[in-house]
Amino acid sequence: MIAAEPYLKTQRVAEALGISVSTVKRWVDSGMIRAARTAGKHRLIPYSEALRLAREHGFPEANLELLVRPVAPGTTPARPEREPLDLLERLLREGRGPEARTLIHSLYRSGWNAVALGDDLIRPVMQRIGHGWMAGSLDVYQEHEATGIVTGALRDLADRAGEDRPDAPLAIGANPEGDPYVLAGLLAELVLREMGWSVRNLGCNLPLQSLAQAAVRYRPRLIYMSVAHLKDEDQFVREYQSFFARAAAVGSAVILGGQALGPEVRSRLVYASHGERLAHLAEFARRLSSGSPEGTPENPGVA
Ligand code: B12
Repeated sequence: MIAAEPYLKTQRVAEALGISVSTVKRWVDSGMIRAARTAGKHRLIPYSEALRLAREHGFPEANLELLVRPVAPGTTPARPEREPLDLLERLLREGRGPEARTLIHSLYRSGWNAVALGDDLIRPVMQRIGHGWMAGSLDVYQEHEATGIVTGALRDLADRAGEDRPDAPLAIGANPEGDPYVLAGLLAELVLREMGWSVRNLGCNLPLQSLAQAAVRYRPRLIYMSVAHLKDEDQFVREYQSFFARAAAVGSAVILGGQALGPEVRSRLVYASHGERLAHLAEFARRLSSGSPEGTPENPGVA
């Protein structure tokens, strides 16, 4: 059941867009902004209407985070719960790309870092999209469209994360052959770029033999692998072992993650670290760049 769209008071919209309440009221009265009226004739503005306004007018002072929940003066905002998730799910289900992008970008601008975007917004919202597909309330094309919209928004953020500094530690990453998933890899790239790493995101569906070639050529400090779908587990384990031997030989620390890497298949692999969340990747990268011993291949198990 999709949550009903939140309606906002003119005060809240004015604050979030950085404009005066009287301007908001005037725009409602002129019909420029769609709104409802309470019994007491107060103007109430649909959330997505505020988003549309922000996108179409690009308000420099906008802080759309304020639309999500009231912030009592002087208090540091706790991480908001459902509202951004409900809204992003709605926008993705309806294929409303520009608004979804504005929402993701404005949450990022207002303090949701890459770990929060990945672990607390995009993962749960895409789970809902997956449930919708499984339950038949969503068609495959909508799942593809949703992924495309989120991929575009994240690619933008990763590209804006600035040039790779020549002295920055290097990370490379990919999803293995037969695995078409891109979002977790893109989020991992954004997490590491935010932390000052230079990153070569080699994308999805990459044969591990080729990832090993890249490791030998670039000698990265860190290799991240996301595995969301395993076509043939035994073949993967075989190819992984020869990949890992070559990665270890050039001193790269390998961190694994992804929905398809359950404890059984992991018990057949050697790696420096494994994580269920991007928060684990961030912690591992922090230790590695601070040079703490856990980063070395022969010292596995920093979960
Ligand atoms: C989008 C999607 C697709 C898209 C992928 C598009 C693309 N280019 O990315 C497409 C359409 C290709 C697809 C295909 C399939 N899909 Co699909 N897909 C999904 C969906 C909706 C979202 C996955 C996603 O990207 N999530 C966003 C990312 C960010 O979240 P995440 O993967 O969970 O990653 C988090 C953590 O795992 C972790 N993490 C991930 N990687 C790493 C790496 C490191 C180093 C670390 C530390 C952490 C980490 O951090 C992330 C953030 O918290 C999921 C639903 C779901 N529940 O996730 C179904 C889902 C995964 N798919 C499913 C299935 C069954 C399939 C198909 C087999 C369907 C079919 N019959 O063809 C195929 C298989 C692939 C293929 N061969 O084509 C099932 C899997 C069930 C199962 N357990 O096996 C799911 C769960 C849907 C469902 N509810 O049933 N899918």
